[in-house]
Amino acid sequence: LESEGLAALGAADSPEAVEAARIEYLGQKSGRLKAAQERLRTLEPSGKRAYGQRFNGVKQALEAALEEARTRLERRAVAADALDVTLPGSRPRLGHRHPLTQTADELIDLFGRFGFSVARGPEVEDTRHNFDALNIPPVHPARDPLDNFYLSESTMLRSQTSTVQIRVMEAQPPPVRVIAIGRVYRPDTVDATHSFMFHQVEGLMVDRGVTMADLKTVLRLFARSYLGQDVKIRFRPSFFPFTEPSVEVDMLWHGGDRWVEMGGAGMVDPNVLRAVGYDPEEVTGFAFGLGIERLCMRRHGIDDIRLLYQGDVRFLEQF
Ligand code: FA5
Repeated sequence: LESEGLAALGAADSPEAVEAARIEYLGQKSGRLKAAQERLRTLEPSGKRAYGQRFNGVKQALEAALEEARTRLERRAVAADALDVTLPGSRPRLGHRHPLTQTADELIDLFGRFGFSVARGPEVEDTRHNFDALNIPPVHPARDPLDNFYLSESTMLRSQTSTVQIRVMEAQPPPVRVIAIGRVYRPDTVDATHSFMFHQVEGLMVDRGVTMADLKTVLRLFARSYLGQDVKIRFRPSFFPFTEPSVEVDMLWHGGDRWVEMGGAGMVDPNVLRAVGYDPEEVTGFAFGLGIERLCMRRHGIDDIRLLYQGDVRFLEQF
């Protein structure tokens, strides 16, 4: 019994085999050990002692073998689950930086080299920063509820990053040389060059003796650095309530057959300077606001702004 039991338990190779051997040898109801125990009762007292000792020895040996078989299987299961450090690794699938993020980073880098630092403002703005402080009177078509996302009478999703000009000048005395990059919102009809949410880069430089020539130089240098030495841009006279004189800046589109508006710009209106406590007799400044999507599109030859917002990895991975 002992040698057969030890052999069975020693050879058991699965939890099922161990259990079967346990039942056969150590089972409480009809195990072979149990049968041997019952035989003890039928023996003469003289033989009982020796039989009992032998019985206990066999029982302990089988129980130990059972324990060992269980431990052996458990160890093997753990080993099977364990990390095999010799296997070749699987490469994690990395995401990709969105072309607009790349553009924003490049703008920060480029304007940084021209001495502009980065300023920020909130996307949920009050109408004072979006309109009043920018010299846009209470009754002005730019405030039309159909052209803006109002959240209440006095708050809105900002429609332009020019709001940040005001926040910067309110917070610090001149000289100022900052850019602000961020989202703006307008309920425009969506087409190849218009979205209802887009990004602008705002620039503001205020100091003694800043002129329109400085503005045009900075914008030309920027356009050549970001879009290429051969890019053509043009300035058209325009109007913004917060700049005087004002211009619109166009870039010759890739393909070279049409001009697309890149942004608006001008010399900061004296009324705006006065409203933030600057003295227009002492300092002058220029400001510009450019559409980042269009810059990105011109740079990479993208023809439809909507491609930037569809989240198609096959498109995004090309940049
Ligand atoms: C402005 O927003 C002025 N704040 C710009 C400015 C700043 C003028 C500082 C003077 C001084 P405008 O509405 O033209 O201007 O918009 C500027 C640029 O944003 C446009 O030239 C265009 O490149 C981009 N843009 C305007 N609307 C959209 C739109 N719906 N989708 C994508 N880009 C747009």
